[in-house]
Amino acid sequence: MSARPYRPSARVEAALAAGRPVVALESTIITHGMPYPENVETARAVEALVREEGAEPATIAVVDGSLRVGLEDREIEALARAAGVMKLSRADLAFAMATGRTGSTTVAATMIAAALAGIGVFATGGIGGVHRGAGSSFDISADLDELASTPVIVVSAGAKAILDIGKTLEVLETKGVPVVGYGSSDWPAFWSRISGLPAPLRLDTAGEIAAFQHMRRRIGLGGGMLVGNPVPVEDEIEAGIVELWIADALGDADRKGIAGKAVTPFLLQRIFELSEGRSLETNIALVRSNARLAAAIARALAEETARDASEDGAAR
Ligand code: PSU
Ligand code: MN
Repeated sequence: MSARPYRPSARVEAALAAGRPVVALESTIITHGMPYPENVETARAVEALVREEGAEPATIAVVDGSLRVGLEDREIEALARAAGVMKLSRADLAFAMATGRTGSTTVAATMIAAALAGIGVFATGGIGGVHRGAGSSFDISADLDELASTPVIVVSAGAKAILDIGKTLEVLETKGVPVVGYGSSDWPAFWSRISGLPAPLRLDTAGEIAAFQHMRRRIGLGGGMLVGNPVPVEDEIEAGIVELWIADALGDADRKGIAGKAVTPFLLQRIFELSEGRSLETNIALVRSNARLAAAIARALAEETARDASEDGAAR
């Protein structure tokens, strides 16, 4: 039976078998995106929110080589406290599995696992993208390629403002990834509601987002979709203030020679310090808001699937 290369939790397995809505959640935000104990508190709060909204949460990670789709509460706690956890993307997800390591999944790796398990929507904070200075560093997140090839809707608050948002949108356009502003014609910038760039597409309801992805499947388009859900107004930090912290953090990263996978976690930690915790409060608020929207999209996707099944039945 267990030829599957991943292990769903009992709850996730039951939900998927019954066609009930499921929302995937990443774990790099737990291990590399937030300090303890806020990381575990947020992970728990987000799972509870998804359940309140009528969907089953599936937090994804590799634990001792096992690709887990849905973690138990004590496993989330252990991951949140652990040091030296690998940060896994497309390149090293299978490495951790083959060598029995423990690793958290980035947006890219979480999408791969979600698609394997048959989960169509995933909530995160911000995706990785084209870093500022990518012209010389070549630092472009594998998240962008994953969005192009793996059929999962990713609900975010945009690309993190530490990135070059304009170049990130250009790459997504080149790769044919739909980029949808939720209820907004402005593309958001993670901690702020407005990046100064327009959202390439706009939809105002979860049902429309599900119908859009469904139509992409019907015409044979693979790949995912990026939804940008602006952080709630009351939690937003004005872009001008964030920009000052980012400039400082980037200068520090440069002086210390931070490169590769370490860049994003370093910048988030530095901005947390420079903002005296304010960036973290906003990060938590936007993840919660994204989880709520992802649950609504999961419900709409489940309805689409049920409708398809009954139409197929009627056609026969
Ligand atoms: N969003 C957050 N905090 C994070 C991340 C996203 O609020 O830590 C993680 C995601 O897992 C994303 C990763 O996929 O950062 C991007 O890393 P990189 O730039 O190295 O590809
Ligand atoms: Mn990178």
